[in-house]
Amino acid sequence: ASKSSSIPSQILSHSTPAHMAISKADKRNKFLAVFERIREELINHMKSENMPEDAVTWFNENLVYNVPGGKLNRGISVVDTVTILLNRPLTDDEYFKAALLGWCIELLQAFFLVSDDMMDASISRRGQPCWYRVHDVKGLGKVHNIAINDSFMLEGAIYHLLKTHFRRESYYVDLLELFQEVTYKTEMGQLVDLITAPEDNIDIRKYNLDKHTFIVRYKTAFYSFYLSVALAMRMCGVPDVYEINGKTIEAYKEADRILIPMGEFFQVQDDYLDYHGTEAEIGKIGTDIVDGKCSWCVCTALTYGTEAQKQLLYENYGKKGADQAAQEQAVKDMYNDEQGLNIPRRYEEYQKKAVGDINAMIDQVPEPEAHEVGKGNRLRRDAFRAFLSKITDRKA
Ligand code: GPP
Ligand code: MG
Ligand code: MG
Ligand code: MG
Repeated sequence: ASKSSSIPSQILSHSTPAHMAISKADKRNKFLAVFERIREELINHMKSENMPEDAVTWFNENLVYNVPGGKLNRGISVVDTVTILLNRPLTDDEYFKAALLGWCIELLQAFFLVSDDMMDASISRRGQPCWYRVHDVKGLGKVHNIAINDSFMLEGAIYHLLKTHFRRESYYVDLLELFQEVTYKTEMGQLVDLITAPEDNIDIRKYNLDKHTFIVRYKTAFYSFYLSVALAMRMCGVPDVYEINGKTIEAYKEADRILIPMGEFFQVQDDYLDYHGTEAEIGKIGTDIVDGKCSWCVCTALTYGTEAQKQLLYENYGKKGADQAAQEQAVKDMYNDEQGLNIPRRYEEYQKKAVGDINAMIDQVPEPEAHEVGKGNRLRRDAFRAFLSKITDRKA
């Protein structure tokens, strides 16, 4: 059923005949089943270290509360990319290894989100209170700083799992390097995100779309897009450099070239939904306007707004205090004004252009010849297309 150039039916479930289709829900459930194994493994390891029972229970809750509740796009994309590169269904062992790498990204994401929510003073995440606000422990009060250590432990689990399952693989060091470098870059991005909007001294006059692009590349794009594909490429043995028809391909640079703009697009969606999405839709309450974040929306407003519109932003954006709800609403009303700034229309236009541009970049990736595809160690356009299709038109 599948030509070498088409995405395997395991991945594009919506376009395959019913008898072959793996529904999105099945795919998610299969991936979630691996999380159960990983959770048990981590808990058993803690027990083997003779940790007290309350500590084991605490860590288990940390894992269950913070790791599996998201869309799982990043994690499932490792499995999908490996399947596309190998161009055939995975063996059980291959599936487990790819899914484990996927869960390591979800652990990284959980580490970032638990701490990001403290730094952003957020209220809710994935339809539940942020972890640092969960006060099921007597006497700790509403905001508990143990969440800082909890986030570290989510990160620590990544390296424990990698060691347990990949230590003997030739690409073990490549995996370690990828996680460490991508984490460091994300932290650099978070630094710029935070000092651009310091809690006590918001100055939106210095915001612009270039500054926004810089921040989101670092704080989001590396770990949300590049990491999934690069891990899958390492697992499949894609070398740093190879040739197609005499042309030298630097495979990881090529992946970076496409996935970083894809990550920018994704964070613009996140910024837009922060103000435009409801809590029911996005599972969190947006804080960007009150926090005074250098969001795509405010950068767009500052770029295209009139003097009066900018003045309204200076007076109402990034303000905490008695009037904050009214000030936030004034900014939202101005964003929504169909006769004025009309951020929803500008966002539609941005999305169309971004998807077109990214597809054009994907079309430039040199495809391996048919006989090379089966080896699995060559980059393929479908890997990028499958990832892009996951985020196009997203509402959450
Ligand atoms: C998303 O920013 C960026 C991250 C979650 C990376 C955090 C990095 C750390 C090193 C902690 P965001 O604040 O816009 O995300 P959200 O809207 O989901 O809170
Ligand atoms: Mg943040
Ligand atoms: Mg945040
Ligand atoms: Mg956000």
